[in-house]
Amino acid sequence: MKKVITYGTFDLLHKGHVRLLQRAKNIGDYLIVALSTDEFNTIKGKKAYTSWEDRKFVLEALTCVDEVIQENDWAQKKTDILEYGIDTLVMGNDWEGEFDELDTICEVIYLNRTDGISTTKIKEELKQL
Ligand code: C2G
Repeated sequence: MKKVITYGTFDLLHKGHVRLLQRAKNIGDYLIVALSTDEFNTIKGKKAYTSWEDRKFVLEALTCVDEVIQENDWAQKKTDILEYGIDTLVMGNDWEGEFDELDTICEVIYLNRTDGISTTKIKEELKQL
């Protein structure tokens, strides 16, 4: 079984997130999403609209997502990859090159972001309504 992992906040889940997750799943057989906790989002300088529990609930409803774990800090990726027996780390290409050092322990793939959509854009446009 080829295991894939990806990391993110996935707030206000939208087409860009889902396309990333679907493509990540199609790279292997089992997709783990390491979902940024509310506390880690603070470290990331992000404030998610929906709680970790609710973001987890939404992600778990996707057929392409097999497991959701916590992302609590930047440094956990190496231990996650080893602990969960990950074959491939997938991220959107806004992270291009950021995780290349992990290619000694797993394949690292950056997928094109989906243009024209982001949680920030959604929030900003909702304010204009
Ligand atoms: N994404 C995408 N297309 C978009 C928006 C997002 O492909 N239009 C991808 C991002 O590239 C990322 C994933 O969806 O791979 C999740 O995006 P965010 O929730 O914004 O996650 P981010 O804040 O980038 O957190 O340790 C890594 C971080 O936790 C990643």
